[in-house]
Amino acid sequence: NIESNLAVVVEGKRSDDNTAVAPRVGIIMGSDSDLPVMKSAAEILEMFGVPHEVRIVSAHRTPELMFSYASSAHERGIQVIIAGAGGAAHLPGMVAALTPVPVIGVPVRASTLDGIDSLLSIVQMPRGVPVATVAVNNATNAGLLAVRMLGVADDSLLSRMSQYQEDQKESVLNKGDKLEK
Ligand code: RP5
Repeated sequence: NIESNLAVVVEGKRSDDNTAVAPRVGIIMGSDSDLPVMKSAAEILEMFGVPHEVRIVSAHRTPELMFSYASSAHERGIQVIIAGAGGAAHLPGMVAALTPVPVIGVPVRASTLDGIDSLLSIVQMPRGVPVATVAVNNATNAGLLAVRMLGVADDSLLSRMSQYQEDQKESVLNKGDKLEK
């Protein structure tokens, strides 16, 4: 059974009474070596209280698993997929080809070429198969973009996003005030 081969790093969040909550966002990555970068996306979703799952799914090393994960994600209630990969980073594009839900790609900087290889692999998608690509290693923005996507049909998330923006603005203005003193 291919599902039992999923390397689950973090399960979907649990509610207060410890019953499993269906994840709304799937965070996947090509290797556990991507986790130090990709965990920032999970931290953002945690902060906004969005149920999510984190899994290792490789386009090259586990292609059958990638197919199974991507083609069934929407049936499990996944509304956005964040996919991170480095080097020949085919994961986000292949997943986008297999799912109807939005895919956000995170180019992970590998040990060579400074992440340019990952960036170009992910951003240069052909017409018809979109991947929303964030900056190299910027999994934080992938998390924030997922929250904004969900916020379109979730007023509570939308207002939390507005509050986040307000807090960010205040923090920048406060730093400016301190410099002037
Ligand atoms: C990609 O190859 C992964 O996304 C990772 O960024 C890169 C290197 O993987 P490891 O060799 O560290 O497992 O598939």
